[in-house]
Amino acid sequence: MATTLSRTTHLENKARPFTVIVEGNIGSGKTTFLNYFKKYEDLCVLAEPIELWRECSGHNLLQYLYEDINRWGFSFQSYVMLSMLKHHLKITEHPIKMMERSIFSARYCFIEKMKMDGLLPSPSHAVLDEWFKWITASCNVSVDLIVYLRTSPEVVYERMLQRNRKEEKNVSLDYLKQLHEIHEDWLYRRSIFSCPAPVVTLNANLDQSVLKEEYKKWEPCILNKIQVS
Ligand code: D5M
Repeated sequence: MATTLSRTTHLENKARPFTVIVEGNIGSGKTTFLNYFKKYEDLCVLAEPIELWRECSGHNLLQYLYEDINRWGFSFQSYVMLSMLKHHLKITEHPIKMMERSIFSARYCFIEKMKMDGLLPSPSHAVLDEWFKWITASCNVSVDLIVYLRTSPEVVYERMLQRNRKEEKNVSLDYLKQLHEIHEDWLYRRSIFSCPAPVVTLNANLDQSVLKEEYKKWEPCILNKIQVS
């Protein structure tokens, strides 16, 4: 059964939709989370544009990235930023927009990690950073809520092996551990960068059946019925 929120109010005010970004490590269950919320009519759900990354004028940038990160890292991240920007700016009549990842996690987690690992030359990093700073200062990419699907690297490693995405066959547990730490620094310990919105943290290690209870618990915040400070 679909639940209706205040669509007319949103349209009358012509306001930016209440924007929720769903963040977490590879395999943390973002897609399952998004699928759960699709039943709400007043929600516009934007999945991560991975198909665009796999098919950029005939080029599978995701595959190139994992095959040769030094060579393709900059192209990949440029395209991620563009595709994420399009999602942030996408106009919708729905009062709530839910996005899988964001321009913020691209910059703060993935681009930052590539820089830390010496996989992104300093000039390439500088160009991406200039784009990011210009976009966040000049475009309305504001976010109202961050849902952090917090997992342990071992759990997501198993899930990643099970889903068996061909581009990810060489992704190591070590890489997932490092990506986990950078998400933790940003969203949990809050020791790097700033959070663009309040964060709700879910234990996404839990089994699917139990996890639904977690989703339900946080539903009022996610559907903008209760404010999170
Ligand atoms: O899977 C999405 C896939 O895309 C996963 O292999 C990580 C990768 N990804 C997503 N965004 C980035 C950026 N910005 N840099 C490098 N790799 C990225 P998922 O299950 O949605 O996490």
